[in-house]
Amino acid sequence: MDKNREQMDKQTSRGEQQDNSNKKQEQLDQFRIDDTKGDLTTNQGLKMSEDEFSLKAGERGPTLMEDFHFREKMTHFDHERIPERVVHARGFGAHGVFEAYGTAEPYSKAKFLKKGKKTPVFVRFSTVQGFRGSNDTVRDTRGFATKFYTEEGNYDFVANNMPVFFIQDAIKFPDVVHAIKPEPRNEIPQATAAHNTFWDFVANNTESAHHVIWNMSPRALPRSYRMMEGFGVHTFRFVNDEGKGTFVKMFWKPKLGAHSLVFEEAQMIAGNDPDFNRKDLFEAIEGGNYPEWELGVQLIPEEDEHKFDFDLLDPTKLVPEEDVPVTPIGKMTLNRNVDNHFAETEQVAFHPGHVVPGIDFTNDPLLQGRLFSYTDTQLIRLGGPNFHELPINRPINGFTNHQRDGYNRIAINTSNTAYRHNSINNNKPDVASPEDGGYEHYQEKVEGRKVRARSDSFKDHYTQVKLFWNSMSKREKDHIVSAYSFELGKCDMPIREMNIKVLSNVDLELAQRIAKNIGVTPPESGGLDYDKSSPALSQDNTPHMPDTLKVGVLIDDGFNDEEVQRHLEAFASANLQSVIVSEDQNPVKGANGTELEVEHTFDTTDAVLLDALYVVGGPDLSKDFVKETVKFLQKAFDHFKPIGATQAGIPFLREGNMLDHEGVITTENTNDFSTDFIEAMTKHRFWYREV
Ligand code: HDE
Repeated sequence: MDKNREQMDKQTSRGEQQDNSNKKQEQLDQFRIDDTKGDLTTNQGLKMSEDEFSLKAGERGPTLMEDFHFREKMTHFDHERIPERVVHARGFGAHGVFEAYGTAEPYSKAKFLKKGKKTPVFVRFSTVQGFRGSNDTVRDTRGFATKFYTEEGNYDFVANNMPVFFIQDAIKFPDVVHAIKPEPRNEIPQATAAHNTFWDFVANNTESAHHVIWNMSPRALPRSYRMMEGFGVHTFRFVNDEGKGTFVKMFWKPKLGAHSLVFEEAQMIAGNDPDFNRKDLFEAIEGGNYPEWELGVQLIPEEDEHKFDFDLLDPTKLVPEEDVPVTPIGKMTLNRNVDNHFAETEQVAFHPGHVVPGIDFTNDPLLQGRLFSYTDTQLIRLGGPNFHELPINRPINGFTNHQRDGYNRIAINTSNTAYRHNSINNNKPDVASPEDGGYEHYQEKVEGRKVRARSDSFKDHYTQVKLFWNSMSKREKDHIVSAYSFELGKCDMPIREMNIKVLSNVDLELAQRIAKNIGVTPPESGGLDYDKSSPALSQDNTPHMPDTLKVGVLIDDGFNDEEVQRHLEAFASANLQSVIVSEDQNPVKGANGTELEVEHTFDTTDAVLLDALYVVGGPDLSKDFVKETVKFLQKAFDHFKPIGATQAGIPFLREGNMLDHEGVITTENTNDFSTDFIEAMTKHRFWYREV
């Protein structure tokens, strides 16, 4: 039996509170190999005396078949790739810990939700459409999948950063994915929905309208995975100790709030740094800025199932937080990067059907289909039925059953019986009773005829699209209009027209503004008469804080030492990250001799990779410094970012007509530069500087 399991069983039988928070790392330690500690060997452990020259018949002769080392090395290389995920191919993972508040205890008997319980987790963030090598900052939904290594087995919360989905029935998943992926004829375009087949799907499958407006909103361009919400989409079910069920919607809420890039910036970042989001997460964790999310739940008593003006089983609908408040039930902190991207992030296998006692399903037809798809996809992707034995996928409490053999079997099962019921081994392993932690499915009463049909309660495709639109701030609405115009503008005219027709079922202003931009005759009437809004849907209403945002400090020799040092210290104490940028990579020197290491030159970074600029300049700036600073400033200004200037930096802003705008702080317009600059950073962006 696995060491962890043995220890856990002992602790449980003694009734001890277990601290499992490090159990997953201890388990992974058994598989970690430090290749730097030994001589180079073949996979059979044979030391080799030469690794650069294949075995030949003479120095200029043919390579010999006998060269087992060459053959092994090359064969392994030839087989290095596995199929990428059919969706969510590009991802990035990290380890962490989840600590429960105990607030879920009355509703769920899951042990990892008991007060104070710490459970190791592994999270994989992803984009959906693009291939594994595509860009991070494309307009897309993001995956947010979490594996909780609980003492009762793995629980996977496989979420997205949007609360609704394109379709209402899993059988349409291949259709929507085929439509959004690059077109079959030429495999163009990559990682974007801005093409005919996707919008043809949208116009002809109007259930997608709600998810699509989320995708056209800033939510589709997260500034950071650390600043992204996560949503379980489906209504799940909690089950408590008494066997009582409660409907539940689950969310991740980031401590830093939910924030996004602007579209032009995201496009520029794609060229500058395709790894923008993964690097951000990696660097934050390496630097000890551990990202945090609260897990929240909306709890809906079973009696209230039909109290909503939509169906709780419909995955294209959300429950407004203002109607059912979110109760925080625990906190997750990501605190460790992976050691090996392939072994951990690529091989991790999530599945919404990996549940523990206390968590159960509903009849959401999308969820029901997912329960099939995820194992099926791992079979091809990870090469057989033993992927649960890969270190990253192993439950910390081990597994014992009668399943045997298959490709890549690692366990050496020593028992001679692989069947129930057996008498030879006293019927072991035997099932556990629910009281003893055995999983028991919730006994929901179900009856009905076998039909291929959809309930009428799923038929309203527009009200919540309007709810979302009504809930947006002006700048979010502007973003949405531009995004639809950009995407539809790339489609053929009939497809544009069909989509304007769909949008005119939602909101007349929305449809008219887009129609005008894309050369379609704007509709004269239409739109729903529905004015409810849900303020929680606007990212503007999520927390704003300066923590970990990057300030590019554009600086050259001869700066005022005392002043610059004072401001940099103030930035650091607000947990802002100063990135010193200059013309070359030699340290810059202040007038009194202070030296600052240069992290980037104008060539190695760009204003789009920074959240704000602080221009110091210097007394004797070169032409290039001036030219690059002007370019950096223009981009930062256009992308609504805070800008600060002291000393020789101020004339740049005067010349660029940027002074006297909101979010532009100089020592001429404030008495306390760093305080005001940090306050501007807290706001993140200044959307309408003229206001
Ligand atoms: Fe997935 N989805 N999905 N999905 N999904 C996959 O599983 C699928 C859906 C989500 O980082 C695949 O292992 C179907 C909703 C995430 O490894 C596949 C349906 C939500 C990830 C699959 C959905 C998700 C996946 C591809 C409709 C949010 C990445 C590789 C019925 C609640 C997990 C894999 C990771 C991955 C199927 C809809 C989230 C093919 C059939 C809704 C975060 O099995």
